[in-house]
Parts: sequence; C-alpha cells; structure tokens
Amino acid sequence: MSNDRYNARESEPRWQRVWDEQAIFATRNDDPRPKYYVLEMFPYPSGRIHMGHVRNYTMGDVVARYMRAKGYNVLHPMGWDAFGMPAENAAMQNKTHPAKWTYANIATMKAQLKSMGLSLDWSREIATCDPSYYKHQQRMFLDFLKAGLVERKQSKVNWDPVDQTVLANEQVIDGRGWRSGALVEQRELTQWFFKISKYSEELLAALDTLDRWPDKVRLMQRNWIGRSEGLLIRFALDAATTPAQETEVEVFTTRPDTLFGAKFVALSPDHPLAAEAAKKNPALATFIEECRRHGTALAEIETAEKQGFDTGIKAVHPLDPSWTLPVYVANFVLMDYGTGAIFGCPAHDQRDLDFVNKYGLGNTPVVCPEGQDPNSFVITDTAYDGDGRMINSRFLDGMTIDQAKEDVAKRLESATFGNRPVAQRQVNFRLRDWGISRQRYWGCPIPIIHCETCGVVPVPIKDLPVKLPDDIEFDRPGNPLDRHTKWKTVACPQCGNAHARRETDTMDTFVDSSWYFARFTDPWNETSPTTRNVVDKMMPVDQYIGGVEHAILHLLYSRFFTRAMKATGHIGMDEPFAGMFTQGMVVHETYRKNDGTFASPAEIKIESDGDKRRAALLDSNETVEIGPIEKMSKSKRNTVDPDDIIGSYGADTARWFMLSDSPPDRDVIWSEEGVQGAGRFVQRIWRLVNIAAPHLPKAGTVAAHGDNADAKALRMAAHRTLADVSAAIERLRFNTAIAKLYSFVGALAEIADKPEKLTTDPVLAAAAREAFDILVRLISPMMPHLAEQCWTVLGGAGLVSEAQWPEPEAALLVDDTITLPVQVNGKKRGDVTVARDAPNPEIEAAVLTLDTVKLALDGKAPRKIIIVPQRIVNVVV
Ligand code: ANZ
Ligand code: ZN
Repeated sequence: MSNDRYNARESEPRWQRVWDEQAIFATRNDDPRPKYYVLEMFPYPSGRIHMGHVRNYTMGDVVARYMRAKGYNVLHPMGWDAFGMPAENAAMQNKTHPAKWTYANIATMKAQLKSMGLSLDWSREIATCDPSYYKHQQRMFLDFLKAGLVERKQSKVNWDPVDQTVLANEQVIDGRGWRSGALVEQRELTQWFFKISKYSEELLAALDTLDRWPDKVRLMQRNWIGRSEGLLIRFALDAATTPAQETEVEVFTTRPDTLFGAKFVALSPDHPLAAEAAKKNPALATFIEECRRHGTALAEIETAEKQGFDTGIKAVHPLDPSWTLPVYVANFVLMDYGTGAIFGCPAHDQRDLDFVNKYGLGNTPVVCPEGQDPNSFVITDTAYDGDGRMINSRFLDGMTIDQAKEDVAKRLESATFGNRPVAQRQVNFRLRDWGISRQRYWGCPIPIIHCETCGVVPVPIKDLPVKLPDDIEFDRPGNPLDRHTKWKTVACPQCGNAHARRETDTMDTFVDSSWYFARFTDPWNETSPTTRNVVDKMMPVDQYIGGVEHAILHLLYSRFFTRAMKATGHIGMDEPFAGMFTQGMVVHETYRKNDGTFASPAEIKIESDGDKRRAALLDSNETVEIGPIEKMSKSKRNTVDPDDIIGSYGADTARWFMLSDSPPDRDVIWSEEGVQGAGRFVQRIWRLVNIAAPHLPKAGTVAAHGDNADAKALRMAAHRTLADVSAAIERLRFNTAIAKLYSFVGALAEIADKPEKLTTDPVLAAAAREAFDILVRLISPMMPHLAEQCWTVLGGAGLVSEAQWPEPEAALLVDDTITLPVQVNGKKRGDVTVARDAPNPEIEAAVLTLDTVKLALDGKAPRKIIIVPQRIVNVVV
C-alpha cells in the first residue's frame, strides 16, 4: 500500500461522484445555522474555462469548504452570464443558433468545473439567457419604470459601426469599441436608461461602509462617481454681440477663485447658444459639424487637440462689468457635464492653457506657489494647479485658494442679475445614467410595446416573459429582431391596436449580472425574482471574488441594482457584497520561434543546465527564445489548458499550485516546474499517511503528552499549524496557509521516518494520530480529493468534506520554551533553548553544555555568567 502512488485520475472522479450522490453541497434555505454566502463572478460561457477561472474558483472553493467545516450554512452557487455578442458572432460565422452555441459551451465548461472538485450547489445553477431567469429581469424593469428609475430619452450614443450597437461610455476604450476595436461614432438615438445618477451621492457615501473591500476598488468607484463641489455662475452677454433673445450663459466651475485669471468663455458644440450663433455663421456651423463627427467619448476628448471657434459673442465678467471675455465654441467642453459651458483660466488649467496658446489669448497667473516671487511667476506651457496664495486678483490678493473660493461664492450669491442671484453652489457628479438599450438579438428583450395611439406601453406582467424568437437569421449585420416582422408586430395591450410594435432593443448584458447573486438565493421561485424572507436571510454575499477588471462597472451597477430592487420591494438591503476580493492574473513565460511567431507551452520542452534554462520545440528540437512573463492570452499563445493540467496531474495539484506561489491579489506565474513540485507534494502526503496509518491508534483516540517531549513537540506543531492555517484562510492568504502546511508536513515526515517508534510509544502514537487527522482536515479545502482518500486510509468517520474544522488548544499555542543567544566575552557563540520560566542556575547549566562555550572555557570555570532575563546570556571567561 505504502508504495502505491496516489492516482488522482482514478480517485478524483470517484470522490466527485460521492459528493454528488450524497448532495453534500446542496444548501438548504431553512438551515438554522448562521449563513455564509461565498460567490465567485460567474463565467461567460465562451467555450472552455481558462486558468483565470481555475484560480478564481479555487479561491472561492477554499473559503466555502473552510466555512462549511466551521459550521456555517454555506451558499456557494454557480451559473452562467450567458447573453452577449460572442454568441451572435459565432452564429454569423458558423451558422449555429446563439442558444445552441451557448448551451453547448455551458455543457463543456460545467464538466470542466466539475472536474475541479468545486463544492458548488449545482441545484441552483442559472443561465441568464434562460427565459426562467430573464422573465424576472423584465418584471423588475417594469417595476423600476413604475418607480421612476427608468427613463426613455434621446441621447447621443457611442455607436459601434462593426458590432452595430450602442456602447456605454465605459465600453469605449481610447475611442474604440471594447469588443470590436472599431472607431466609435456619435449618433442620436432614443434609448432606455436606468437612473443610476439618482443614487450618486448614496453610492459614494456608502463606499465608506464597505470596509471589507479593497481600497483600490473603492477609490476607483469614488473617481468614477466623481463628485465635485463648485459654483454655477451666470455670465451676462453683451447685447451688441449676441443673437436675439440670448442674454446670458451659465458655467460650472470648481475654481471660482481663479475668476480674475479668466481669458475666455467656451461652449460645448452641442450648446443651444452655439446652435443659435451658428444660424448666422456658416463657418461656425461647419466647425460644430466637424466636432460632432469626432467622438464625445471622454478619452477621445482628453487626447484630441484642443480646437475652438470664436463666436464673436462677448460675455461680461461677473466681478467687473467693464471687462468682457470672448465666447468660443470648443471641442473639449462636454454637453452632458455641468452646464456645457465653462470659463477658461489658462494659467491654472492645462486644457485652457493649450487652448489660449493656440489662439493667442495670453494668460494671467492668479495663484502663486508658496516661496515664489509673485512678480517673476510666469506660466508658459505648463499650467499650475497646486496650492498657493492669490495674486493679480484685486480684493482676493493674499488669500488662500479656499478663502478666495468662499469670498467669490459669497459675493456672487448675493449679487443679482435679472432679479436672480449671479451664482449658486452646486455639487456635480461625473456618473451618468446607465444606457441599457442594445441593438442586439442575444440579450434580454425590453418588455415594452410601442403603440401609435398609446405611445410607450409596458408589457403586462402576466404576459412575461417576452421571449426571444427562435427563428432568426444572422445573414446580415444589425439586429435580427428589428427585421423579424412577425415577432415585432403585436397587439397593443391598452387599445387593442393590432399593429403595435415591440421594442426590439435588448438590455445591456451588465443588467443580467447585476442581480444574479440575489436570484441564487431562490432560483426556484417562478412568480417573483426573489423570495423576500429568503433573500433577506441569505444576502448579502459575504465574500465575493473576481477580477479587478470589474472593479467599476459590474460592481457599481450591482450596487445600484440592489438599491433599485430595494425601492421596488425585491430585497431589503442596499449593499450586495459585504466582502470583496480581487484576485491577480495568471501569467506565463512566452516562447518565440525563429520565425517570430509564438510557441505554446504545450509545444516545447525546457531543459535546465544549472540555472540556465533552454526551451526547445518538442518535435524539431529548434531552440526557442524564452520571452517575458505575460498575462496568459491567445495572441501570445502562452496559455495552458486546465484540462491538460487536470488530466495529467489532477485537480488537487492544479488547485494547490495555483494557491501556493503568490499572494492571491498578485499575479501568479504558472510554470511546469511549479506544477511538478505541487504534484510531488501530493505524493509525499499520500506516502506519509500510508506509512503512518498502520501504526496509529484508532480514530478518535485522545492525544495527551504528559512529559513525553516528542509527543508534546508534535502536538504543538499540529495546533500551531492549525491556528495559523485557519487565520490565513480567513484573511484569504492562501499562500501563507500553504507555506505553513509545507513545514508541518516536514515535521510529520520525521515521525513517519521511524514508524516503529509509534508502536513502542503509545503517547507519541496518539499525538501522531491527532496530527495526521489535523493535517488531512487542513489540506481538505485546497486538495479535497486527496484529503478524502487520506481520510479513508486513516479510518476517519464519514467524509472529510463534512468533517468539522478542529479547534486549536490554547495551551498548545503558547510556546513555553525560549531560545536565548549566548555570548562569550561579548561575541555571539550560539543559542540555548530553555523553559521560559527556567531559574538562572538551570540556564547556566544549559549554557555550560554548549560545545562552543566548553571550547572557550578550555576546562576552566567561567569568571561570571550574566543573564539578562528573556534576552541574552553572556559568559565572561
Ligand atoms: C474654471 C477653472 C479654472 C476650472 C481652473 C478648472 C481650473 P471637475 O473637477 O471634473 O468637476 N468644466 C466644467 N464643465 C465642463 C464641461 N462640460 N466640459 C469640460 N470641462 C468642464 O471639473 C470641473 C472643471 O472642469 C470646471 O472648473 C471647469 O473648468 C471644467 F483653474 O472652471 B473650471
Ligand atoms: Zn394602444
């Protein structure tokens, strides 16, 4: 037995079957124990799982298994984020129906996840593309609509000309569609919006309560919401220069202190005053057209060259009626932020400075950095946005920025123009409402009917779900729903008009993932999205784990959606995720062939000669260059297929290595050598357990040690490891937990080296029994199959997956020995380990047994032994 190798390929599926048959991971909602909800971001069914999934789901599984052993009613579900573009692209390429493609991928990936031995409650599996899921999403859309949280409005949208769909601002990266990479265009469309901006203040403030979220994620959300306090200032327009009826322009500024440095006013190309001015100015109209053609995506505007057009209109300075400023239309002013108009202070704002430098408007610094001479302080190419004192600013001179802001605000609030105050304070948010309309087939239909008589009519709840039609064609780009006359034409539920038209837009797939976590609490409820007493009991998710790429959108949308669900009675809380963890990426070396193309890890072999490593192609032995370590990606071909790893090493080895090598929030370097090391460790544990098992007293034997030093040392090591591993898992420091286990196994190896000692020393044998029982339970969250197999060998009762987590004995955690450095004439010569409360004569006696001390004494008695209690011993010769 002890010579047998552990056969993961045979053992793993067997244990998975046992777990399945006994349904031990099925969670009961009426279980009276405290609940613990652990969730990993559910996958998009793209085809096969990748190593990033393996890492994500292994981490979640360790937490789930640990908390289950700790006595919690653990909810650990899995599902599929199943709507989205790739299914449609595949449909166009392969002439398969998106549903067929999606469900085939789900089947493949589910089998892969099962082979990982994850402790998931598969009875709760959901796919967002299933009508039994999206029906409830449609219901909530209608509830939100009734509650005033949904709005239909004309808006300028980012149009992806390749995917032929609208993109959210967040889906535009450097002016290009996040999936297609195509240059995004601007179009005016009527769209459905979720009014997330209603919650801006709340979403921001509540970030402070999320103390189990990474600081970086909270900061990213804070910036995204982008709260700024400022002033709305009304500038009067000089009548002689202004189109009829226009008398003023209002700007939003966060820097009213810089008003005396103002050089111009600028309008967004979409500002009504710009349109008015363009009526009599064809050149201006052309300029505005030009601006429109370029994107209004934020990134685009920030990088594009600043351009403006002088309208000829003059605006009156609000602090000096004799001072006028030119009014420009400028491409860097957004219509949907603030008021769509600004005043420019070039000395202290880089965009404004770039602008005036181009149009020769000059600049006047009004804030002087501390320690600079105001008379010689000039600005040329770099605006100064730091702290300082006011200069060149009349009555503000000498003030700090904050004092000047306050002074200007007070003055302009109490000044009037046309019977109204010149200025008022205002808080602005960058966060925009969430446009959810997508011109795609493979998404959740928006449950709305357009009737010529009644206008926008909600689909009656009894008619839900609005199902996607199955008979569609993907022979052309664009939205096949729009071309499906039969599906599209429907009777108006209000007036009966037979020629009403269904809304053909579907929802952004981010909607699907904004509430799946709540659905998991009762996916069997056919009449409502949630069951209130259940969802309120099982939510929030106690530990959510996923990639940092979702730090803004998905998490923010989910936080909004939960609030909207609360407002419409579907849940009783605001925050969906009490704890959040963002894991690092899986990275791998790259291999480049002579012809410049990449080779995959599966195609090469590595030979090492000392610390030199050579990579060569398996088939031709051609040397390939070992390139930088990068995120696993298809383009670099540095991916490793989880199936291959699980097939050759087993899931436990993959799980173990994935967790062992770096802190979970950092990148982990996947390497063949590393996996092999983990594989050897699996065999090592197996060998130890098999050597020791026949010599151990039966399971349940109580360990005691009395004055058996070996037994005591072993018990202390076991309980110390138990305490450390538990603490590490609780802090999600899986690599630390694993490091502790490596050294504990080292200690057990010494015992297993002398199995005969276990037979002659029953006290030591009982301690060893306890130690092995602890070991197997400690490895079980990471290597659950191996643990079950070892548990059987050790004669443990039931399944280790259902065993309780042991509690360390407090007395065994205090180390009651102490190691003191020993000096001879002030030079360190060694260490001595004694009982922590050993009296001085005992310490002296121990010191005198040290070889180094004996040597120095050369047979003589020491002159003096100085003991600094608990610190150091010095022998004076
Ligand atoms: C004058 C000024 C002087 C400004 C100065 C800045 C520095 P945040 O903090 O992001 O809210 N701004 C206002 N509305 C704008 C729009 N629609 N498009 C482009 N820029 C706009 O930014 C507020 C500042 O951004 C405002 O303060 C305004 O420029 C500009 F030394 O006003 B400031
Ligand atoms: Zn009607």
